[in-house]
Amino acid sequence: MSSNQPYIPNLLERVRHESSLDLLGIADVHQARREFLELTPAVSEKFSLAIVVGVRVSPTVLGALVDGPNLLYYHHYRQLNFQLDRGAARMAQEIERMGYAALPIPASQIVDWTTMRGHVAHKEVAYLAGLGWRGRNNLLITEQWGAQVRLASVLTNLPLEPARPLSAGCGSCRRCLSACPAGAIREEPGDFDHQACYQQLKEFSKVRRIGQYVCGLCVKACHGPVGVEGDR
Ligand code: B12
Ligand code: SF4
Ligand code: SF4
Repeated sequence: MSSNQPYIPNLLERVRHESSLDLLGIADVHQARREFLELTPAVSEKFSLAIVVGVRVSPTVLGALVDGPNLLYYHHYRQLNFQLDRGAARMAQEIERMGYAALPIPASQIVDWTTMRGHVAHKEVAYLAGLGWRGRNNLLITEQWGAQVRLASVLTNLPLEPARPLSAGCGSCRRCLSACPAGAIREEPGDFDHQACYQQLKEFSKVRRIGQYVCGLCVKACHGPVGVEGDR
């Protein structure tokens, strides 16, 4: 197996490119794996690393949002989830062909509806992989595209070098605060009002003929290049 190691990053990079994904990062998930849902310890403990992939949300589609989600945004959101899921599945397949274990985690699947959690929180994995920071809007913010990225992860035991979290932040930017119709976004990322956001998304899903909990206004407001503790 060791003779394969120099080729591993090339392989991942090739799959990223062929799947038309914009971001790829490696995270150490030793600590985070305690929080994984629906995976028994025997399964979780196989994985000390996660590969996180990301795709940019179209600024043109976001530009067509006015005061909440529309059907075009909903369609785009679904297409990006398919793209991420296909890319993650493809990456897992290639890793398994090399004799290692790999578990693709869905881009957007809720496992526990009471706590509203997926198997793995992609934002946290992306943060651990150094792809961005936790923004005031509670999203993963990248330097290139702000919050305008969607994410998926692949848990693996492939021997790779994980990255470290960035020491960057929103700086003096406050753009998303006034964009949120629910007033859920506060000065401190830790004060984000999950309930207010959820109630707003529930309302949108009924009145906008969408039937899904999407919104997009705090994503539209947060475009890059952003933050890094300076004025914008
Ligand atoms: C359930 C869910 C929701 C629920 C809310 C659940 C929640 N607790 O936030 C609802 C339906 C309300 C929702 C709304 C939205 N969602 Co959502 N959602 C998910 C889903 C499926 C699971 C999230 C989860 O498991 N959370 C678990 C809890 C514990 O984590 P948390 O609350 O996010 O964060 C806590 C800890 O992780 C900790 N933390 C520790 N380290 C870090 C590091 C970072 C960077 C962050 C942010 C937090 C964090 O802080 C929090 C403590 O309370 C994920 C997909 C996935 N599997 O990750 C997408 C996901 C988080 N959603 C996403 C998006 C974009 C949205 C919406 C904009 C809807 C839309 N598409 O239009 C809004 C934004 C709301 C907001 N501003 O936060 C993206 C985020 C992309 C990004 N750039 O960050 C994800 C990753 C989907 C994807 N495939 O890209 N979502
Ligand atoms: S998804 Fe909508 S309601 Fe929720 S925080 Fe973002 S702008 Fe506010
Ligand atoms: S819009 Fe500005 S304040 Fe809000 S999350 Fe993005 S960088 Fe941070």
